[in-house]
Amino acid sequence: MGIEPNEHQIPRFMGNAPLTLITQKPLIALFLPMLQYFCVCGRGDRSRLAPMKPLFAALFLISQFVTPVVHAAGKPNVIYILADDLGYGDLSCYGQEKFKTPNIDRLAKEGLKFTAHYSGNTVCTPSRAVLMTGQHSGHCFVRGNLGNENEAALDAKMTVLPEVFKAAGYRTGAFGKWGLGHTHLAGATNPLSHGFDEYYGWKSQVIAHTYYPSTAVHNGREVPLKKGTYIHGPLMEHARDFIRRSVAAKEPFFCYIPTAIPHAAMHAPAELHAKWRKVFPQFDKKIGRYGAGGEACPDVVNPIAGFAAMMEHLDNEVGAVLALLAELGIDDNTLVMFASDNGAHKEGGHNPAFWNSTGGLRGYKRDMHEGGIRTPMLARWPGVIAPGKTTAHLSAFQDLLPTMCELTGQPVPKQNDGISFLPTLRGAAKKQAKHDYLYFEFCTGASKIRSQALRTGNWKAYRPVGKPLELFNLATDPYEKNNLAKSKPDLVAKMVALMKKAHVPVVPRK
Ligand SMILES: [Ca+2]
Repeated sequence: MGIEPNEHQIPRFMGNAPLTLITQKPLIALFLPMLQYFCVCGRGDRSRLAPMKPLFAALFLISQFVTPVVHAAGKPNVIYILADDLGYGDLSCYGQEKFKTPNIDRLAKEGLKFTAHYSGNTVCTPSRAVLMTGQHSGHCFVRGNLGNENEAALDAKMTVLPEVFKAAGYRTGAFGKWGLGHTHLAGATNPLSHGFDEYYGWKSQVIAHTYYPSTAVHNGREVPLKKGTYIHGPLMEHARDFIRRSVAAKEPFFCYIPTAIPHAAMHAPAELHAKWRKVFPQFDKKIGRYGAGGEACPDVVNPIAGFAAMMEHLDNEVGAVLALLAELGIDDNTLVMFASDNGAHKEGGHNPAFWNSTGGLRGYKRDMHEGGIRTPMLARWPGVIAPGKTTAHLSAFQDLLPTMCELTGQPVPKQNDGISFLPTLRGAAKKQAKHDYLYFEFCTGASKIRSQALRTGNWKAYRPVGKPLELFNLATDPYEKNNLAKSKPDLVAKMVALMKKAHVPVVPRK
């Protein structure tokens, strides 16, 4: 494209190397007077410089080592791709065997794979609220999906994730499903009022059930879509265009891509859907149905094929993003992350049991067993994150905000509950602070508790409302089959106490 590489581009350097704040200016200031002195002196005077030769040689050598680190001080770009209802077993790098996700797998092969990362909650809205605020679900203002999604608007007084990037001088863009209120309303429910410079995507969370909406929202304005447009196409085109424009402007960027894939309905591009119907013709009599708040939401013949086709489409789009980074020469200065907002769903004809979408974990979307809340999490940043590694660092969505604060040098907002996992990304496990525990609660509406979960070390507590707490040892029982509560009363008491400590009642909005 002829676009110059981002001036903040970082060349490859060792993963644990510190990002020093040294700039080139002091070096120039040091060398310039020496150069002037050297030039001004006559030939006969150069002998006076002879005693300084070792000093010049040492400074030259230092400059050779310092220069790459100088570039490393630039601001890295960040791309965060959020899948929707993608289960722990839905990627081939996490064990999926019935289809491949080679492009997403590249993030694992060339980066870091998390095995103990948790979504913010077990459904869309409260999970995204955790991601944006850094508050866990015992503190967050919304802990379930809401009938009136505009009531999920973020608190305008909080500094939320995109605002951290804005404060650090980044361009910010969101492309997809916002999930925290309508996107075309001026004021608190609009992503643009919470730190995003640009937004393209669905008008509302309910309409995001269909991939064939009649309109999209672009920067707060509804724009009509030609009938039959699969919105994920233009959505990703806008995301890539945002990346290109940011690089052309030589500005670091934060690109948030909350795709709705593979959430119901099982809509996929026609060509891919036809391809997968030939692979699984035995499901051609099955019809997938879903609704989208009055918008057209076509039935899907063979939703099994539809799911595989959606996943292939998503994987192709991730591949296109990675290809763009290489084309623009910003591979080494771009952190790409991938996760899902909650576990596998059972809607629109999707059959997570057929696909082993949870990777064997117990439970699905809407419950607090591992299958509802544990998510794949991948992070690729060539030259900084060592390739092909796996980490069992216990982490969750609330950790993204402080991680990005540390990455961009911004103060951590006071509402934050998370712990930066930047040391883990850099391979500095010994410097990584750890959670004593992770707490989760899922509510009907914003605040009526349906179930709770708590993880500390390898111990997992699960408590549906009104029932006794169940206790599992995930080290020996990863699929939560053996409830040890009766044999561990002291541990149960500890878990109950931690749940009580972590839960703060929702404060009603005025
Ligand atoms: Ca979801």
